[in-house]
Amino acid sequence: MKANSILSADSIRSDFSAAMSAMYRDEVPAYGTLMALVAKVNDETLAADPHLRDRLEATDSLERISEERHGAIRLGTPEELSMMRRVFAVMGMFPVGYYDLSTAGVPVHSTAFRPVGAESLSRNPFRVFTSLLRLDLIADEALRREAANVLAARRIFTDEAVRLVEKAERDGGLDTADAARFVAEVLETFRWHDHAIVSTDMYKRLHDAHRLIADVVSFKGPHINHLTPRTLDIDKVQARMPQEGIAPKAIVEGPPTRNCSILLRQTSFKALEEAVSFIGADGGWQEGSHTARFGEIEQRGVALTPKGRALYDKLLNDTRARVRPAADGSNAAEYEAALADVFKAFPDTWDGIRKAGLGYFRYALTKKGQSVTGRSADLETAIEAGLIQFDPIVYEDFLPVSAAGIFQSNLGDDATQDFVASPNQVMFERDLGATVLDEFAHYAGIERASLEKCLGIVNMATAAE
Ligand code: OOG
Ligand code: NI
Repeated sequence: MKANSILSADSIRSDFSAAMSAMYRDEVPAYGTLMALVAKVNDETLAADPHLRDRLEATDSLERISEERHGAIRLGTPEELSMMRRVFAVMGMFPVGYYDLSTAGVPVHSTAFRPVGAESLSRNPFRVFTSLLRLDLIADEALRREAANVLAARRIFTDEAVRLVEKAERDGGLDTADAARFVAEVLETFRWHDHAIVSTDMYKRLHDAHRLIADVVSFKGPHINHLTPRTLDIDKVQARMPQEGIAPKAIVEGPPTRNCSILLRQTSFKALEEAVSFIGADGGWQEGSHTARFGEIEQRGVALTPKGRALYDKLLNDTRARVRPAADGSNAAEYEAALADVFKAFPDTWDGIRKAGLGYFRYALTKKGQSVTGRSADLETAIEAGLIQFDPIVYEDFLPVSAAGIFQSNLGDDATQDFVASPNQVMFERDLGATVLDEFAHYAGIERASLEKCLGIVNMATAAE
């Protein structure tokens, strides 16, 4: 195959993200309503703050934000996970980070498949939070075996999808026609199925063990369970959801409202109860229902260093020790007030965050810096002299406590269950067939590379300390 006939992985990811969004809008109309609301609020937010547009252009383009979304799936077996890794690789998406959700009462561990380089992210940052069910955390051994048997028998990828992945691996990519086929075939894996592959009785038993187990084991494939657009003002979207006929979850997960956004804030609307047919005792179909699919929105801020993340985790814990948010929303205002109060301890200017070593920033020479000849003694002097500027690096990943809150609000308010915390990244990576990228090392690398470009005018020996 000629090299120039290969379509870029970024293009395939863009096409796939658009196809997935169209499919989900058809299947879950409330997602379309939410998309429209987010677009409206983003426009209003930009119109109200003339500087915001420039600031956004400096960090990540506006074009990117309106196209931006993430989704989530839950897989059943190591084979499914490793094949999914190969599928995503064709789209330029790689596993970043390890998330242990067992601590939060959800029997899964996860990674996020996403583009990694700056250019790929700006082209289309589509991500998929991908969880693997941990049957090892289920106490009932007989049920565990039964579930494993059902999972072993299903095939979540079409033959054609597998063939195209193998072809892409062999040829270093896909041409335009194959890429279009690949997108259509892989979309099948994410589709909703209204006919289960288990009986009503088995569904009940799986559901009693944990709702999430029923969601993974009962179906032909790992239906996409939500798609999340990115908003510039999550508080506004949350407040307006009810007017659009959408009931939001009780609280926004993550940090409070701030001048300088950090990490990630997320909220969702509750999962819908949908009609599903189960295998009946007589071999026919039996009517029932299943609750899994929902909608979510998110607002992204600066990526934090390990020191910043430790402070974030501590402040979140302190808040929750003061007010534990009730699932029914009855103490939401109290929780928000406590969150805002406790987070006063986290600096809220970009320079404050940077100087305290809490966040990652991208450095660049200013116009003045580009024309200067002498060397500044150190980075801070060069910044003060207006020779070097810095912009926050956007957080591209997820937060385990938030993810657990999202899982829980969609598993029913009674779903809290205790598992012994048992992170097992080694097992996860073995099942995945690859190691996951360390997110902190990755952000640090971006920061370092940007600093190196400023080396000409700064004595880095002092700057890098
Ligand atoms: C995934 C929940 C996590 C997020 O945005 O934190 C997530 C799931 O419910 O499968 O998507
Ligand atoms: Ni999500």
